[in-house]
Amino acid sequence: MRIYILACFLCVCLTASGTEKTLLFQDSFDRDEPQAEKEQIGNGWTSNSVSRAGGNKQVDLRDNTLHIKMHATADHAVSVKHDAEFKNGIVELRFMLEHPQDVLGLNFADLKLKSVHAGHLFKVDIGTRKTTIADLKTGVMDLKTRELRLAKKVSPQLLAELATKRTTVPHPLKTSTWYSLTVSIAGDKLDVVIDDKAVASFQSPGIEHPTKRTLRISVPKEVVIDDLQVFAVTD
Ligand SMILES: [Ca+2]
Repeated sequence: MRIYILACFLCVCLTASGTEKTLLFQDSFDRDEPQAEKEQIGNGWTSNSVSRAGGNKQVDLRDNTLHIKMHATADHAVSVKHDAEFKNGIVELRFMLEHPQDVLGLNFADLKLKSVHAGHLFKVDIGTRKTTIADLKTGVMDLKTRELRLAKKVSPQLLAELATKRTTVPHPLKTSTWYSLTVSIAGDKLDVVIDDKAVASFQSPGIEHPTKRTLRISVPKEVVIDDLQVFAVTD
């Protein structure tokens, strides 16, 4: 009995494959801001609304969910971030795209990694028509590659190599509909499951980076999320 209680407290459980799944962080967003007009997400979340949107509110706790909407004055997608460090892990959440152009981005970052721009390791973008997985660490966010791209000096060879760093899978989603999402990272492989359906899978060296330290939810337009959980998975 004591062991059972301890296991529940640590939120550790065994998966079907015999690995250990440990809850690192969760948020159900069942709260309101202390001051409704201000962006006060709480529970350790931060955003780029001050640096990129002139301090305008872009993230709103509403109806026990988290509404994220890029402000008209912002010069960059909204980035809502929380630390949760793992090597292999799982991110689960529910999301809703209310408009055909909306995209939910999950960006995995290690801000201590200085060989890439802004800690970018890899990302998953989910839109109403397609899902994309991209290795950014050994792809477009590698500093040398980024410099060449900004200078428009990308060689045909590099361009061909960069094309191998991402995959895009057509996968239509309905607007104004809640979906469950599971993103699993194991070694150099990332799997995307939406409503229990395997949607996309990708293998690339950047995914195997040993320390995914920060989850950044990237929203270039508007997204609603709820019930987010981040797990570490260990053998
Ligand atoms: Ca909720």
